Amino acid sequence: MRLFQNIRRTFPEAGINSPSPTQPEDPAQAPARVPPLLPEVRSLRGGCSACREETGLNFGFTMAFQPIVHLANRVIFAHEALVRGDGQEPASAMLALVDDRNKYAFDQACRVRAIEMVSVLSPAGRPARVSINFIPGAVYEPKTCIRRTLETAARVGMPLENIIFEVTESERVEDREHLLAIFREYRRSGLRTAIDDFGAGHSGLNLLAAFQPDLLKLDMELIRDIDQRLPARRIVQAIVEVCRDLGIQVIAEGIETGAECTALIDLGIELFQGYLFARPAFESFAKPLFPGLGRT
Ligand SMILES: [Ca+2]
Repeated sequence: MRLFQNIRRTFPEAGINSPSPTQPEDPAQAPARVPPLLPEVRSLRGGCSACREETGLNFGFTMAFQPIVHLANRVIFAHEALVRGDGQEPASAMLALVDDRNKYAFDQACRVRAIEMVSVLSPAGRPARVSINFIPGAVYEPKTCIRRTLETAARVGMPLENIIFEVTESERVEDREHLLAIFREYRRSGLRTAIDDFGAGHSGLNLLAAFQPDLLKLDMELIRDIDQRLPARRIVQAIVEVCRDLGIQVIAEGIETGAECTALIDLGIELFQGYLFARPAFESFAKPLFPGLGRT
């Protein structure tokens, strides 16, 4: 409780979150929330109008969290933080409010909010891992822009190795060096890194050849019906092999069926995210299901 009080007292930024296209939550089907909408989490929303002026944001926001599970161990590996409106508006509605003038403040506030909320939602003394999406274009200088993240982690007692930054490679070639500089600085600081949406559009082999993150998230389009698509399985098999050689953990995201999951287990994948386990939970941690996975 003292932690909550400290967070409330020191909580400046208008909170926000991540630009992820991950699946939206469905309240009708969402698994039980653990714990249900803590008042301490509510208190992290929005911030006062003065704080909003300070951060350059003129809107409030909050987060939903979707677990990434280690299936064999039946444990939660991390929670991906996903931006939402205070009224549960989807990430797309919030991102529509972001422009060149406020993207830096938005990105910074998202990080701070994600770390603070995970700290509040975690069991006492056992902070969960959090995976935060970030906008490379909102980072003007990697070292400077990471400072508030490090300060926030220190303030709430979050170990830096519990913080993962995931990013989709920008389509603009000139951003590559900037993104690499960010990744390297984050790693140097003790944070973990992930390439998101690997296999989709611009998140590709060139980035992987230039930088080897801690984690690689396979795009959900590659995953969909993979049990019925031999070419997709062969491609994922090769990616898993490359990642094993490079010391990178692979996460399969967007898992919806047991058959997809079984096919991916057979390919050596251990970390999963998707509706099969849990939908994003608004301002709380979802309790994932670990369904029996038949070979249908
Ligand atoms: Ca993501």
